[in-house]
Amino acid sequence: MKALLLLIVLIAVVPCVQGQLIANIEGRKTISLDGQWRTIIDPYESGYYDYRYEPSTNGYFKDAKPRTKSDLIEYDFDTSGSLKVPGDWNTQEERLLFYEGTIWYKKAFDYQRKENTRLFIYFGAANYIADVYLNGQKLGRHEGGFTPFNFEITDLVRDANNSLIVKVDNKRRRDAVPTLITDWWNYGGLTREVKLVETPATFVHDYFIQLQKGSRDQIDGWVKLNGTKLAQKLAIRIPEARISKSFATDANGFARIHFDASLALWSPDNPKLYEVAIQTETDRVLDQIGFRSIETKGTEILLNGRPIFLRGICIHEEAPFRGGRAYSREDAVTLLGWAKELGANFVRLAHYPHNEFMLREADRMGIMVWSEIPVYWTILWGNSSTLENAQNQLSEMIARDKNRAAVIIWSMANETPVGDARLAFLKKLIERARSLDSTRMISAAMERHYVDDKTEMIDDPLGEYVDVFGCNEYVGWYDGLPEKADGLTWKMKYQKPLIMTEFGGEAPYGNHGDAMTRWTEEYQENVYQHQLSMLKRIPFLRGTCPWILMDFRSPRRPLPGIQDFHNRKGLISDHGEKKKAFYVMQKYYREMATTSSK
Ligand code: GCB
Repeated sequence: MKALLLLIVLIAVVPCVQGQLIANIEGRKTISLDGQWRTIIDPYESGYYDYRYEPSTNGYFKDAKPRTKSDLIEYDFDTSGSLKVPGDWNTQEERLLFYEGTIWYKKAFDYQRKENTRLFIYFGAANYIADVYLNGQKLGRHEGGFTPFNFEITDLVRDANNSLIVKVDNKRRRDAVPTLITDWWNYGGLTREVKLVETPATFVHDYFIQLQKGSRDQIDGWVKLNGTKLAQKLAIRIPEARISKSFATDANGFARIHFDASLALWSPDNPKLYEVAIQTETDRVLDQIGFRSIETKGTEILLNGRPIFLRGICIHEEAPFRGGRAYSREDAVTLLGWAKELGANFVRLAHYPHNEFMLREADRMGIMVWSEIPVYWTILWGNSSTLENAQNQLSEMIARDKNRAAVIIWSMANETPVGDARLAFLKKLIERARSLDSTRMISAAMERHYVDDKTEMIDDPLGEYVDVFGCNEYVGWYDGLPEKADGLTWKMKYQKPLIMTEFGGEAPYGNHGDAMTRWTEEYQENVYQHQLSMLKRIPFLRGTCPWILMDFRSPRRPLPGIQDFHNRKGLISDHGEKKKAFYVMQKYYREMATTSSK
């Protein structure tokens, strides 16, 4: 019976639903394919469909060249334009600013094949659908704009002149995740790094090495191999802590790991990362891993057993200074550096999984992270393929970041309307998240409603299933004037911690006036002042995450001279200028840091 139970537990945690993502690309030998890629803009998808709208067998992925002077071929990658990878296409050429559709990318590369080495092509992200071809053959399709994916190309790669072609399509769809409307720019393209990844013939495909839920001295997890020699000896080493533990993988290449470890715990005050080596007979992977516990107790959030207040800030994946999608370590360092300067110990990475640099830097800088998938506003709750898609994006987010100590919350959704179909959908996502990772807290940014004109009530039925309640409110901006906050009382149906996951108002940097004039820095500052005095009165509040660190581009924000297609709720402008509200928040966080636990 015991054995059967163990088997059931193992089946539940085996990463079979996580696809084929190779864990920890940073720890592997890689060859970058970043740089200029040849591109063909294809709004009618002529390179994909024939004139009967059937998938063509002779599309652009063939990368054909005329062989005789009479041959008719109507495209040529090698004399077409080019775009930089990584990078969204919208901000690289003016004519592409509003473009939504297909662009074909081509990269030619040489590769020296090596004995006993497998080769994969890895994409950090492609928004939104990517069809990938190598030397005329289709490797596969990936849907979802913010998570990584890879394909094995060991048997297809040639020594010279490989033709790697990717069709990227960012057309919005009602049944997609996200759906047709979002308050952010639908940046298309190969927005993150592309790499060739080399592995041994049998390699460490994935692993989960974290403290067991509720423990501060027991490591619990698993390692999964991929290849032909699946049963192997395995060692987990943490040299700095003089830990070296031996295990063995089974016939499926799977090993459960569990051991005692007395380690310095990761926290914002001491973001300690250990070098962890995962050593098998055929492979060795190094990762930098932090260890901490995170849990809730009543309305408290406990980090390493101690109550903590999350001094947060929301961030979009928007590049500081140059605009467009952020994609580099420097972008991450700038954005998270500003968050630190604000006094934050927590960031909400809205509204989709951000690039991996953000998570790696958060780990190093000691900033806790809320990570979410783009289940945003109103999607097709009753549609099974929409659910599968959301589950897949969730699984890929967890697959990539499950070993980052910084991540303390997986969030399922943002501002979704209460209803049965939505509840069923989100419960499935929560089940999936918990089956893949039982150690993090689960949340969602939800809404509230008035029970009378002075009382805000938080009672979304989804609250039953989450660990922490996230709530967005715009008192003083969409909801009355700033003073309205003074007379409000907040009530919550659940005995759980609350994070105010959004509040704020818009002001372009440098636009001045009095505190009642919309769009001025003074009005924005006024919103924050009244918000803070209201927030301080909420007894079960355990975190605040104003909207948002930096102004970002949005098609919903056309007001000329003020917005110019930007959401101006940033505490900092897109050129890095700090607005008055930044200092209101900074002062509050400095006080919080000295009066409450860090
Ligand atoms: C929200 C959304 C966020 C928007 C923000 C706004 O509630 O969650 O995506 O950008 O409000 O500025 O209206």
